[in-house]
Amino acid sequence: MNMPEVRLSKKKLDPNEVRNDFPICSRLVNGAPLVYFDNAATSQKPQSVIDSIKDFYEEHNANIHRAVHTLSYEATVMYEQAHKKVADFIGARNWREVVFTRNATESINLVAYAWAFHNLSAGDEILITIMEHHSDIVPWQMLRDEKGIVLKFLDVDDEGALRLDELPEMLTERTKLVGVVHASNVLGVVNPVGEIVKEAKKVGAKVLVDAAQSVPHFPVDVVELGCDFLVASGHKMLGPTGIGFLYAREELLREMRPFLYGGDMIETVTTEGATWNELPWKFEAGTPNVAGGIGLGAAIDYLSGLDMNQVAAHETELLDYALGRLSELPWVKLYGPGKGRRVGVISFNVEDVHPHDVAGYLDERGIAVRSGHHCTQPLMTRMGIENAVRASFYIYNTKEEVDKLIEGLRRVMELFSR
Ligand code: 7TS
Repeated sequence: MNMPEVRLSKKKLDPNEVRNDFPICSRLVNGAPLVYFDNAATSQKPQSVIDSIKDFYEEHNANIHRAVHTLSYEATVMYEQAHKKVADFIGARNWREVVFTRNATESINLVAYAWAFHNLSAGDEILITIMEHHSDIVPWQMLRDEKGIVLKFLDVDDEGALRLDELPEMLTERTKLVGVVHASNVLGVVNPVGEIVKEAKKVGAKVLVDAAQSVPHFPVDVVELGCDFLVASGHKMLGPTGIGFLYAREELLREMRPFLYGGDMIETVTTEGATWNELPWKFEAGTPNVAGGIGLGAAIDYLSGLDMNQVAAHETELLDYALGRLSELPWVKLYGPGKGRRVGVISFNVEDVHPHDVAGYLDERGIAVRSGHHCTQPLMTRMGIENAVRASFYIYNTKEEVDKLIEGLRRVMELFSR
């Protein structure tokens, strides 16, 4: 297993120390200490994020960009500050390149409706990969059906690594957009986005990176990647639900039409028409999720305090440990490439036991894993399966918890193979 390349600057992450910051880590589930291995679905929240939301409502609650009173000013500054934190975190040149949305899904829809819908025409091509989350498939299928665009899928090999050898022939003069998931929420594989961007640029295509499973887990820099669009969700990176973001290069945001129309996204309105507000507000119509944005800012403060290189190093250590221990169980089938960079996501099946039964039994022991298709049905079909169990790790997970998973799986095998 190759480790992600990491630069270790700060103190090694101690998950037991981190756990003290997460109230939910002391919960019992079905009488057992919670083992939360469903981080790819959503992460838990540290006290500082919970407090930031409470503090906002207790001390600063007001609408933004509207009033001259003190609370409105404070709320406006805090909400803008949160955009700046996201921008710094992903290496954007300018915080105005960061638009807050509800989640990664909405961010991709924003690109589909506000950019692609007006810039692509019948016969133009969009290339995505077979390992995309449904959120990076279905909006493009809508566009294909509405506008006659051709939607192509880059395949994976039998282990689940992208067929990069096929990329040059899949890209044509008509390819206008390439959509690629940075880290798979099923296989954990980290795709070589930089390389894909280079190939895409040769034909003049824009590149959208789905970073929902990467930004929370290792350092991501949009300028280094060279991408045009990048999306992520706050709730997968310690932030609250209902807040996510879109990064897009400034000139693209300037050229793009608005996505949603109404209050706050305008500069002036007459009975004849309207002009648009400055970036990023042109894309944030109506009263936004102010508390959520501030909570996301607090989540970024927390992650930055740990250092993202240390976050990645901890997860790699845990992943390698878990893969080693799972390989002791010959009746567990693991999915995903055995080599190359991966984040802490492991999908597997237990021989002759339905994934929902595995997950249900583990839950009885307080272990939360996800079972199902993980919103990646085309990938599951390509792998010849319908469902899998998935364990996904984060900063508060420990090797002792992995041991509990292994013990739980041994019991599953005993119980269900009778
Ligand atoms: N892209 C990836 C790679 C994801 O993992 C997810 C969510 C999304 C996009 C969509 O994020 P949303 O916040 O807009 O829903 N993934 C998962 C998952 O694996 N289980 O639940 C949600």
